[in-house]
Amino acid sequence: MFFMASKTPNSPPVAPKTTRPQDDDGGSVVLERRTQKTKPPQMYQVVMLNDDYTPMEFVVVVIQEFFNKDRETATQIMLKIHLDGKGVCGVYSRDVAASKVEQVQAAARQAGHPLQCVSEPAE
Ligand code: TYC
Repeated sequence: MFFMASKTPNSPPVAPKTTRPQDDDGGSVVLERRTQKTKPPQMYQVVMLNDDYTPMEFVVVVIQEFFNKDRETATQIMLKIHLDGKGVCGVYSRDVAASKVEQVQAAARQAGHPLQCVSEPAE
């Protein structure tokens, strides 16, 4: 069976809008403070590892190329890795960090060097 609505449903009574000056909010908007529900995504650091065979110059060029560092910064990072055994080359989202690791390992393999790097959750 089909019924056509003959009139719009009754809406609830609305209080008459006051015009008293003391009730005027002046058009201001009050924003409620809420605790943030979404956490920022986990970031990943790409850590390069030292070895005894990869030439320093190769490591510097890799850091410049894949981690967008200038030569000065790349050299400092390389020396830190050389002295401490490892060092952070950059911090990225998970997928970008994984792709950096792949790119570095592919370049190292192609050049015949044992250079290794890994990605791990940052702090
Ligand atoms: N230890 C290497 C050398 O003396 C240099 C090197 C630095 C290798 C950093 C790897 O991640 C590395 N030739």
